[in-house]
Amino acid sequence: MPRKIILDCDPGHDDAIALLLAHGNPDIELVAVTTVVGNQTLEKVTRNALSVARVAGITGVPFAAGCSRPLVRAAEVAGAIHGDSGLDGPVLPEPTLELDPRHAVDLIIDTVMAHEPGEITLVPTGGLTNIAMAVRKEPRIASRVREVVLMGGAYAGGNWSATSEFNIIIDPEAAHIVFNETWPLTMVGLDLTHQALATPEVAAAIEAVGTAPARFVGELLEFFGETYREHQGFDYPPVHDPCAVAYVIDPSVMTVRKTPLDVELTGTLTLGMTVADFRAPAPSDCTTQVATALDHPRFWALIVDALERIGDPTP
Ligand SMILES: [Ca+2]
Repeated sequence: MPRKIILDCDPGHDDAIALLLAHGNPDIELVAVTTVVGNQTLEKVTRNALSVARVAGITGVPFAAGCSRPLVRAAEVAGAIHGDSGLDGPVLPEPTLELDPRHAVDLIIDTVMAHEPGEITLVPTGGLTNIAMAVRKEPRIASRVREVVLMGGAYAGGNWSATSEFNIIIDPEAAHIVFNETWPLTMVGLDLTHQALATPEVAAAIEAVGTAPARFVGELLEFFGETYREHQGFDYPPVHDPCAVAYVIDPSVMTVRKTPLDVELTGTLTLGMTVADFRAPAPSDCTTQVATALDHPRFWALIVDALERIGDPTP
């Protein structure tokens, strides 16, 4: 049985690749896609999600737009990394899918409540505003969700401040809600995703697929690689978001460690830090774990496999 996921995202170069992986992998059933302000404005990331849906040939999956600003703070976008559109690099096709009329928060709630307990996995790859709002509006989703596997956070150093990762620091209050819920939560943070580098070998393997979606990914990686070189000092770009999807497909693609996790809300230097307590073995009632080590070849093999399966969808 494929695992049913809701992808809550802010495309975003790596979100786009996460969407392609979720669509192309046979062990995942994408049941809904929701968008949230983050890498760019809500309007831009929503349009990007629909453009990627067209590139990937995704039909019959509801896409809904969510929160246009964080719970407490002003919106902060990442134009330096993702460009003015949020998905600079390739030509973005005009969307053909229509947005679901519901707010993303309601689509998340409706989808979780319409499925059996334990059926739906939430995969957030943006700020956690929609997920926090959903569980506050309908607390019963906390016990019905199978697990939350999110891209965000870092236990050993951030990318948007010295200690904090972008998805968490843009809405730390929302992250605090999500990390402190009763659902099992896996944090696929920078500690893991900085190992998911799109090396020249990876780029060559993607190019060799030879389809329009593979060329689209190649162009995304080219732009993302340039901004990561310029602004973050990376030789090759770390492709964060598909790591969370890969964990749902095959947890053995990475090493995880059970550990208490919480989100700093009051630190003067450490706002939005995801604090992991590694001092002792985690208590038996610990619901959180962090990803620590990636099997790089197997991760990228999943991406290439998904692109091969997607092939060349009819535009
Ligand atoms: Ca993202």
